[in-house]
Amino acid sequence: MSDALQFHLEHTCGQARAGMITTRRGSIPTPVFMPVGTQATVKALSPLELEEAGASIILGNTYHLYLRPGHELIRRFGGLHRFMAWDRPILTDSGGFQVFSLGDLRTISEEGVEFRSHLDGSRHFIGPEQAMDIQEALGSDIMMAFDECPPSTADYQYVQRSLQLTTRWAERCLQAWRQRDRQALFGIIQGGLYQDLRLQSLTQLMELDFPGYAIGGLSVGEPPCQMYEVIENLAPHMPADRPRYLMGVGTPVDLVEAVARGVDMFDCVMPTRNARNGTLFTSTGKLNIKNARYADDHEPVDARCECYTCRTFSRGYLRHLYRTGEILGLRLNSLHNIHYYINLMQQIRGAILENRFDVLRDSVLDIYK
Ligand code: PRF
Ligand code: ZN
Repeated sequence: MSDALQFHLEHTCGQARAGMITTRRGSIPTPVFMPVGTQATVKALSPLELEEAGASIILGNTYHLYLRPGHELIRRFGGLHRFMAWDRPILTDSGGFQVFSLGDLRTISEEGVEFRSHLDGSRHFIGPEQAMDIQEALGSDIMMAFDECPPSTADYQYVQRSLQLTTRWAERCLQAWRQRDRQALFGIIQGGLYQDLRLQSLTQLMELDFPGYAIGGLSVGEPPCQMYEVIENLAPHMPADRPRYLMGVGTPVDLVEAVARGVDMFDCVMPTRNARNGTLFTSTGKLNIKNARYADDHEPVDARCECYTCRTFSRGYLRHLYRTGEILGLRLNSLHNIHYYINLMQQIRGAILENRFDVLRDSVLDIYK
């Protein structure tokens, strides 16, 4: 498989899978949710708080860290783990997706992507070799191949040419992958909403034999049912003995629907971003702490949640912190939402192991649909 990463499938319940990823920096029970730490910090939370919430792996971003503070600077600090004082596993995204989100600030060629910094307009180039160099300097445990993520509106011919470019870039990533005993490398399947192109992409990447496979190019504006359909048709063809990672997804419903179709790993800004605008996830659904109805509400956000926020503070107090713009409010909200997402994944894993995943899935759908 890979010297840097092992994956063991422990149990299945329908298509849903419970497994264990092992890396040099620790084990990752799956299905797993990875909090997003774009700027070498999961916004508003300390590494200690993430650990207490049960995070076993977090995500970092090549594009942002390359621009600021620079990957060579992070290398001098001993890598991203030591720089941010997080000693459990880190997965880094390759920068492909972030660069493509720049719109008219970038041009794609066979070599890679030329782009202007969203910070100061300066010119840069990232191709597969650069993406691997940067991720090597960051020292992440799981690196992602450099891919092109076309918009959901792209036509068949564009998507086909794009996935073939992504395959050629994936080959170059494999060539440039040096620290094979320390860092794993995942390939990224593209192909948009076209079923035959998804299979084409998967087949080409499987010939290259990656230690893990990601599904990219979803949750880019298409309706959720189309995303579920792509996963449902693709997952049965993916190697059963490698982790499957759905990039940038999603809502609690997306998580249970993707797990039900065989996905093992997720990342999303939703819990942290929503926390900062006052949207909290609870065992009875979404709650908007800005709402006037919570002004004199002495209850916790979620009576069934065991996080520090719910054990200690009232909805009325959190609403007050939000309205006054106090930073403690952002921290407490983030703590709760990350706790909710990680706890949801732990519940899902437990349910798969005990053959009662369908019941849990239905209850999440009932609450959030
Ligand atoms: N490619 C990469 N990162 C990503 C995506 C992708 O397609 C997505 C799509 N949802 C999120 N993050 N490299
Ligand atoms: Zn809570």
